[in-house]
Amino acid sequence: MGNEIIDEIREEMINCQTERVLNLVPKAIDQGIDATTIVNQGLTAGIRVLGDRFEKGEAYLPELAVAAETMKQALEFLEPHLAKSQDEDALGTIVIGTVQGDIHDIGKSIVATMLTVAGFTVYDLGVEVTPAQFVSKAREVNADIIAMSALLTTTMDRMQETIELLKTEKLDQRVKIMVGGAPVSQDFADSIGADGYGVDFNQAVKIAKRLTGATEG
Ligand code: B12
Repeated sequence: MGNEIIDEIREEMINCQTERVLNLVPKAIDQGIDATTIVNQGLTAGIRVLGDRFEKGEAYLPELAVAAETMKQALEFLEPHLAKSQDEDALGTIVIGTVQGDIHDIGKSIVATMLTVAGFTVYDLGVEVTPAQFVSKAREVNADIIAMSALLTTTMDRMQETIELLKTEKLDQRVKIMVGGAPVSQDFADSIGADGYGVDFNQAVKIAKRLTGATEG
């Protein structure tokens, strides 16, 4: 009982069955299941199991690449279902990307989708984004926040470089910095002078709202 179809989505994600996942997701929507639940308990849960297996040497890079692509396509389908129809002005403008040298984009893309759904205007610069690209896009679109994702311990330092460039360009009073990704922690975020850190997409949305003054606290 319960969300059998969610269990199926998770399992097919683990088995890297792209087509089956992409067939099941619309069915889950038809059954009235909340799109956020599908992302959280189906798609993301599956990728996490696969990620654990990868770390134990029980899954391989091509499988993870397939899962990443499946996630991307599923998110594209789900985005209109995630979006609440609201005519309010955007809560603020966010430039997001994965830092230079890093091609992991699953978590970043989920965060970007959820920020969009929450009502922010989001410019997703993709992966391997240099500090200069983050800063120049933020200037161009008059961004409130730069959100950076890093999954490699070797690429986390690019976050600090971006913060420093922002200071050099005298944009640090205007643009807030939010960071995340598996190796990133609150301590690390504090040490580089970031304004916010989020462990997952829920926190990312909360922090973005706090940083733009959309919520108190
Ligand atoms: C999937 C994956 C891949 C896929 C990536 C596909 C893609 N398109 O993204 C592929 C197969 C391509 C890949 C490649 C590599 N990978 Co890899 N990969 C992973 C894996 C298994 C899962 C990552 C993932 O997507 N998780 C699921 C998502 C949903 O979670 P998430 O990214 O953490 O995001 C959530 C939060 O962190 C947060 N968040 C994320 N970003 C942001 C941003 C902000 C602003 C906020 C607030 C929050 C936030 O919210 C997200 C959603 O809730 C991890 C293992 C792990 N434990 O993380 C290894 C891992 C990150 N990879 C690793 C390595 C070493 C590599 C390679 C170097 C391997 C190689 N030998 O070639 C290459 C990297 C090449 C490069 N230059 O980047 C290592 C890193 C080790 C380290 N300490 O640095 C890990 C930890 C695995 C391991 N233990 O060895 N990888």
